Amino acid sequence: MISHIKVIKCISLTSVMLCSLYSVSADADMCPNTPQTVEGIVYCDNQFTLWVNGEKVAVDPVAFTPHQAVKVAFEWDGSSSLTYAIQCEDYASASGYEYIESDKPQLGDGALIAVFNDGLNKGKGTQTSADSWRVHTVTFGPTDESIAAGCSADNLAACVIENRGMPDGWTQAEYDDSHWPMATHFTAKQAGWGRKPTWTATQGCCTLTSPVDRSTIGCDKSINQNQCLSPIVEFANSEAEFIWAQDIERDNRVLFRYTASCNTQ
Ligand SMILES: [Ca+2]
Repeated sequence: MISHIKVIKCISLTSVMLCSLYSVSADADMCPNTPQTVEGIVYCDNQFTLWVNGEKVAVDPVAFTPHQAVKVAFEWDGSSSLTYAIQCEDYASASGYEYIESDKPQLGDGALIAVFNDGLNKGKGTQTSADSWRVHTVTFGPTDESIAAGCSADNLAACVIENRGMPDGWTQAEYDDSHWPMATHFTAKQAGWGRKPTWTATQGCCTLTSPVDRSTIGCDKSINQNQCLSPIVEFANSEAEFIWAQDIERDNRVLFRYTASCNTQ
């Protein structure tokens, strides 16, 4: 149920008092003001690291395939703003291509989709990745210039990657990301769900493959079930959007930031 609270604000201009009356939604993002555990699900094609307010919360244990989602959790005091900072990296060799020792090298595409149940998304229970998140590309390539000079799947030696560097302090809440562009939204069809993971208690996470030659590596027993979830199952009916920097193929190591705040009025 949505209810509204009438708010009166007044400003004094010499002897004249100006007042305005407006409404705020009572189901806006109110702080719970009590410590709690925030849980989330993060899927990055291919590998992510998550920080919240500068603290490292999770590292994706699968660097390439299968394309798995990871359940994450962190403690929140229930009143501070939450700055989510995620590095997501699509696998790429020094040329920008994957499968470079196969007969078909290709440019992989990246994607990030995430939810966190912080309750700070317009009164909804979950925070969802969206094109309102900020994005910064660290590595990009192959560059236009190297493609013009002959870089292709058949001529990887001509390919050049641009590295713009990691901004100092970018995971911290106080980092000013206002100059970062907004993320670009992609459809599930554009981004893709990739190779489906499977997990069993005996084998762990399956099936890992090589980004160099597509060969099967096997399973990883050290990976637990919550780190090897099926993203298409976890994000079924979710409002979370696939996001990335503008170029889903050539933007490669990409940083994302979003700050969720309580309504303190
Ligand atoms: Ca992964």
